[in-house]
Amino acid sequence: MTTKNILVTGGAGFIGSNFINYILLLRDDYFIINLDKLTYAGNLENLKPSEGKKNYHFVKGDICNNELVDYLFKKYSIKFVINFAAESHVDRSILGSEIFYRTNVVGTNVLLEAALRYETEKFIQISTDEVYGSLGLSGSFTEQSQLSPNSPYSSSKAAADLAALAFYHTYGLPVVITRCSNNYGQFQFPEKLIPLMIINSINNKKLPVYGDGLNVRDWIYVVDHIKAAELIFEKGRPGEVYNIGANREMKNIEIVKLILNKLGKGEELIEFVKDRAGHDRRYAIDSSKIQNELGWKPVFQFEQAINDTIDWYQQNKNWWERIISGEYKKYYEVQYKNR
Ligand code: NAD
Ligand code: TDX
Repeated sequence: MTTKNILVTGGAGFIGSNFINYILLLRDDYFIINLDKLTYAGNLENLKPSEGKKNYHFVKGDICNNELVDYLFKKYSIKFVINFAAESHVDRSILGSEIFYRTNVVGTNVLLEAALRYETEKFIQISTDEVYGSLGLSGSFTEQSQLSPNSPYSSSKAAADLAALAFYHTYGLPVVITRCSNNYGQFQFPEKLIPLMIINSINNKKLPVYGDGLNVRDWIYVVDHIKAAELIFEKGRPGEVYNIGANREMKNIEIVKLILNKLGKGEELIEFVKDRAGHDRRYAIDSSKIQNELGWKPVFQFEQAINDTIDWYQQNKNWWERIISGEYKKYYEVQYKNR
């Protein structure tokens, strides 16, 4: 059995930790080095199931740190990279964009340069459907859709995609890009729509719905996303982009009402607040390429998976109570006061 030494970045965040825990349950032919800066969004508690495994190693550090990244490639003979690390929240990018361009663009470039020096065999850049911008009432994003990012967050992700593709075209670095729609599931940081609304409902706090609540997002359970990422890591063709989505468009207000209903709370908790600046109206993803080419399809039903997610937040108050009592409190005040 040949072992693949994989540098996974951002593995202490929501999707990265789900990915590592899932992958290490199934595979002992992967050795994962998890490089994570442990920003406000990184949480080693998410990785308890993987702690102590002989094919898992955690390193606290920044993907922008050239020397550290070089050292890790050399020390662990890294031949594979999966880059989840990012500043990931649109609202925070509106409050201040600098760290978004630093981590998402400069950090990705540091990884690409190291991957080139050490002849990496595959580099997966985890991107997002937000790079395509916003849709009208109909249609969906394909891999051919124009890049038209609207927020500092999405523009930084689009820049990283273009850098990664440039390394493929210029140097032949075997880069593959994934563009997934909105994820939900366990360990998602409370700033994002679904956990925020679940936690506020449990705490009988107001649910701040931006604008008219009719913006549409296309939801996918995180486990469907990480299985797609695994498949793309194994079989995706270098130089290609793969959209990932589960065909589950929902208006924000529908999600909020569903959460209230499931938790037995009343709609008087809903508060329509000032809209997000530059708020993208609608996302919808066409994932026929990964389905036809690699044989992936989403397997989780939204109704079941959202119920499981709400249950998880109800049963894991310790996890989120610690988070919302810290730095998050200050963020919440700045973001939501006077809205
Ligand atoms: P997250 O914010 O929960 O986690 C990000 C992780 O990256 C954290 O552990 C953080 O500590 C780490 N990190 C941040 N800056 C770093 C740096 N400079 N060096 C090393 N580590 C750093 O994000 P997430 O929701 O898990 O998203 C993961 C990836 O998936 C991101 O690239 C995001 O753009 C992409 N994505 C997310 C979604 C979604 O719905 N959440 C959808 C599509 C794509
Ligand atoms: O308090 C809120 N009220 C509200 O109405 C929050 C936090 C959000 N919203 C709305 C804004 C969006 O229309 O809910 C929708 C979803 O918002 P977010 O959870 O912030 O997600 P989004 O902006 O769509 O971006 C997410 O999906 C794509 C992730 O955060 C990104 O990392 C990913 O790339």
